[in-house]
This record gives sequence, structure tokens and C-alpha cells, in this order.
Amino acid sequence: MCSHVRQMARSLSSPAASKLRAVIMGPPGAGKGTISKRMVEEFQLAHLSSGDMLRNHISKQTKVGQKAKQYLDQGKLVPDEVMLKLIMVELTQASETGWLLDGFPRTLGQGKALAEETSLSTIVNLDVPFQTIIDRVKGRWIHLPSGRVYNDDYNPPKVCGKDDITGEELVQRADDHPDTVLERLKLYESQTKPVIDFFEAKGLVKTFSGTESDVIWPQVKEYINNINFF
Ligand code: G5P
Ligand code: MG
Repeated sequence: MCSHVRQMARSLSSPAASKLRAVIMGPPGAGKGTISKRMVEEFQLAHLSSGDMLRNHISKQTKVGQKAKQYLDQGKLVPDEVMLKLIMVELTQASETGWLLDGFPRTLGQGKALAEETSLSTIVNLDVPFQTIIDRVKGRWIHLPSGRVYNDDYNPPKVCGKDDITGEELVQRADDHPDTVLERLKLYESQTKPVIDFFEAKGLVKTFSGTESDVIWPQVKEYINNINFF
């Protein structure tokens, strides 16, 4: 069977395809982008990554990008009003399909606004030890236009320093400097953990603990396949 027919057959047969409205959460470097890539392929979802959106705005030097750059460079959170505008536009555009939000919400203000705007199917929460994260992000490389993520040890590109699909240059993220990663992990504890508590009280959070994405992914896949989300 050619690949698009196979994908369509899977889409029609999988109960979880199409209208899933999910969020993936977890500390910086936990593997949200890595697991998201597999989820969007498996369940045909639009991938709405707040970090990828911001990095694209910065690289195109848009107004949003100019406002956001200083925050990303220092590992700080971009103000809620900027994030809410950016994400709500994307959510409206994706309203006809299923979607996966990656990196949003990150503050209680963002979480409450999202809960008011939409009815979520689930929150996949990745629980990965901080020391594992600190070791991982040292070797991360990204393809800026697409958000594709590589790692020197875990999933190196086929050609060193080049994106597998386009052959374009890979870059390291400015906020992957060890000091900035520590700042991001602290902000996660103080600002983002309360968001998980907020949604946990609504019974929406499913936590996956571990140190390897390849072990976590089959568990996430099975969970999504078995939830009722309509
Ligand atoms: P981002 O871009 O949302 P973070 O900080 O949430 O950034 P990040 O760093 O993108 O999260 P991730 O997506 O959770 O991490 O992890 P990943 O990229 O998949 O994996 C990390 C590395 O580990 C990769 O190299 C991967 O290949 C490797 N890896 C994965 N699994 C394994 C494994 O099993 N083993 C090994 N060895 N390696 C593995 O946000 C960036 C900034 O944007 C702003 C903030 O300034 C933020 O700091 N921002 C917001 N500000 C305010 N509100 C929001 N909602 C914002 N969203 C973004
Ligand atoms: Mg990411």
C-alpha cells in the first residue's frame, strides 16, 4: 500500500484520529518536541509549538519576534498577553482538525485562558529527571524553519550539521547554554508546575515518568488510543 493510502486507512480506523485537542507538558528538554512529532504523525494532528512559533518570528524579525527575543535569550517567559494573542489565532485556524499544543500553557494565566476558550481532551505530562535533561540538551541541534530536533547521541542527523529532509544547516538554540537551561528549569518549577496542578484538579492530566522517549512513546500511544475524547 502506498504511504498516503496507508495513512488515510489508519486515520479512518483509529478512533483517536481527527478531533483530539491535546496539550503536551513537561520541563524544558523533557522530550515534548520528540514525542509530539510521533503523536502528530500517528494521530494526524496539527502541531502547535509555541517555542517553534516564537523562534520563527525571531528569525523573520517580526514585531512579535522583536518583543520575544530578549526573553528567549535569557530563558525567561514571554509575557502572557503576547503568548495569548499568538496561540489563540493558531487555535482558531486549527479548529477544524485535531491539534497538539506543545509549550503552551506555561503560566496559570495562560492555563485559565485556554480552559475558558476550549474543551481539552487531555494533557500528556512528561516527567523526566532534571539531571537527564541537563545532559541531553548539550547535544541538541534544530532545523529552525521546521522545528525538527536532533541530538548528537540520541538521534543524530544523517549528515553531520544538516537537516535530513532539506539538507539545510542545523543550529544550536541560544537558550541551551547550561546557565540558561537552569534558569528555564527554575521557571518551570515556579510558573508551570501550578498549571499542571490546575488541570490535574480537572482530571485532565496523565503523567508519564521515565528517562527515555522510546520507552515513554508506546505508553503515550496506547493511552491516546484508549481515551474517549468527544
Ligand atoms: P520551548 O521551545 O517550548 P521548552 O523549554 O519547553 O522550549 P524544549 O527545550 O523545546 O522545551 P522539549 O521539546 O521538551 O524541550 O525536548 P526535545 O527537544 O524533544 O528534546 C530535548 C533534546 O533531547 C533533543 O536534542 C532530543 O533529540 C533529545 N532527546 C529526546 N528524547 C531523548 C532520549 O530518550 N534520550 C536522549 N539521549 N535524548 C533524547 O520554549 C522556548 C522558550 O520560548 C518561550 C520561553 O522563553 C521558553 O524558554 N516560550 C514561552 N514563553 C511564555 N509562555 C509560553 N507558553 C512559551 N512558550 C515558549
Ligand atoms: Mg520543544
